[in-house]
Amino acid sequence: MEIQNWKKMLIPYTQAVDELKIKFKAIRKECKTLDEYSPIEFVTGRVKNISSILEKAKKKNIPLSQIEDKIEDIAGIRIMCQFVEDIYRVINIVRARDNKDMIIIEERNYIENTKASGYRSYHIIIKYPVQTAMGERFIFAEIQIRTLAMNFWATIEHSLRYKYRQNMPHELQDRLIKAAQAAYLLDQEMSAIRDEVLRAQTNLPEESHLVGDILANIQTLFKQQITRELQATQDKFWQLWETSNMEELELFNEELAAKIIK
Ligand code: 0O2
Ligand code: 0O2
Repeated sequence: MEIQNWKKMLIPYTQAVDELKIKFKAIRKECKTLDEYSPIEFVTGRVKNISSILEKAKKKNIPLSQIEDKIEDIAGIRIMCQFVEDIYRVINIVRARDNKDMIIIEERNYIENTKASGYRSYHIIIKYPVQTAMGERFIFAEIQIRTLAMNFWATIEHSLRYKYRQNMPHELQDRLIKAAQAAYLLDQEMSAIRDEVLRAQTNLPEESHLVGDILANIQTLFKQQITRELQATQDKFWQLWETSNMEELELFNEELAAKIIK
């Protein structure tokens, strides 16, 4: 990489992040439409900023010329799930696309192999084809798949790690490890009541659909009834009009006026 061209270098990474976000958001939408339940809760994505790229290169002794070959998370998307079980469903969705619109290079299971910091997540490193003005290019991208609890912990730990760099106080480190254990227990508890939660979440839209349907039907019936009544009123009017009986017509008009709600 020529450092003066870093903005240009990042263009395909931005494109990859945008495309991947659209693709995984589409899966969420499709699942919601078909199933009313999606293993994907929400998707975020980012291109690593240049200062983090340079810092990572320095930390890992990567020469500038090899940054694109050695740093695998310049493009990164994050998929958040409600339950640990959902993570494995998302992993299968990604695996099913291997050698189609992406190539899986490596999977890192930090859920089974929790990092010393307490970090848990499932990482899939892919090669993603980007269509550039100069033709197709394969670039690395990292897909992180985690639960909401894992994400909560990682987001907070990340900001503290960033603030303290290498000098995080031991007490804080211990507390973060305890918090990671609490997040782990939360995931376990949520998995234990997963069926109950899923029923509640899928019944909710059903119930609101039902109420919507009932109200729409009442409205239709109401309109139909009015139409039927109007037809009967019109028939009666023509009948009275043919007889030219003014008294009856007046009576009829009084009846009509009485029906009008003022
Ligand atoms: P929706 O369905 O309206 O929520 P973007 O470029 O805006 O599409 P970007 O830049 O990645 O996406 O934005 P960001 O802020 O990273 O968040 C991406 C999506 O994740 C946004 O939804 C957020 O609403 C959603 N999100 C972020 N944090 C949370 C969270 O804690 N809980 C939930 N449920 N959603 C969250 P969209 O894309 O605007 O769509
Ligand atoms: P950012 O700011 O998240 O983009 P490493 O050598 O561990 O730094 P490596 O070998 O490239 O990195 O791969 P790894 O460990 O599979 O993935 C690195 C990314 O995972 C990190 O990106 C984080 O997003 C996340 N991650 C890994 N370990 C931790 C951790 O202990 N705490 C938190 N909060 N996140 C972690 P970066 O490069 O840190 O950048």
